[in-house]
Amino acid sequence: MDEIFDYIKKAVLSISNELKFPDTSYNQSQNKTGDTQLKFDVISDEIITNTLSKCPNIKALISEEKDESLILNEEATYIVAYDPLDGSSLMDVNFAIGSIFAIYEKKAQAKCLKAAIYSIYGPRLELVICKDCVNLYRLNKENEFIFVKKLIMQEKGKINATGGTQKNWDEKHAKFIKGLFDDGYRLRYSGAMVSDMHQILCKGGGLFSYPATKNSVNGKLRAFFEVFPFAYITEKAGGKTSNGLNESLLDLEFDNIHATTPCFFGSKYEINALLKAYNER
Ligand code: AHM
Ligand code: MG
Repeated sequence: MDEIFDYIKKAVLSISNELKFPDTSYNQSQNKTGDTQLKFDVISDEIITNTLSKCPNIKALISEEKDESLILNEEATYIVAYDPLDGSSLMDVNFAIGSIFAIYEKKAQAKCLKAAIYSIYGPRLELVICKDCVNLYRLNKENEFIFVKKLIMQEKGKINATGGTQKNWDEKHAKFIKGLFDDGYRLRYSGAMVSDMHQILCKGGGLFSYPATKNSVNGKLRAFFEVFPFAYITEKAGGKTSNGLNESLLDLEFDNIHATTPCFFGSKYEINALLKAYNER
């Protein structure tokens, strides 16, 4: 597994270098979830595919930007699913964006997750690697990732990062979110999941949500590349996750590699409040 981490470090370093002088125009193509691809989505995808293809321990790659899985080595153990450039629609405004990786053993299902990683391309290049605990690393001048600290979620946070178009929320969700603001939670939402989750993890708590909406009944965020890796990280940091009904996003199973799901990640207090609000009659 550590070997895979090393290849991921190489890939994110290359993407970070490319991002300094990027082409922010759009391609004519769309990915499987219907998003118009930026040229840089495709470039980041190619960088990760080319770099990870050299790693002998990887059985297959599953990318948000590719319709099908790419088989590399049938004999190998690990499947790596990734979102090459999460939040790429914010590239034009120079917000922090990132790459997300999920490492599955033998089968791409949440219960087979063995590690999750994300990078943040912000003023600094940071990397969070989670196997048994959640470790934050930062790039130094020698191009090495140096351990900074362990990320831990407290019992209750102060941040509310709430996604989806509000006019399309259902009443239950709208009431729950208003209740958090009435309790003193502050809105912090950039529109890049990596940055919004990174803030909650670094500040030690809060809620990130992307609910079912009237126009997207299964939510927007993709299970294998976005939801499962962040659910794994949140729970290893001491937080909790849910789809609004269950006790953990990691209990979900999907056949379609591009499946989406409503998702909530947070401190225990906010997820327990969510379950109460969503399941009230
Ligand atoms: P992307 O992977 O195409 O960038 O889309 C995912 C992004 C997430 O980073 C973010 O949480 C969400 O889409 C924002 O969507 P919205 O603008 O609807 O709130
Ligand atoms: Mg994404």
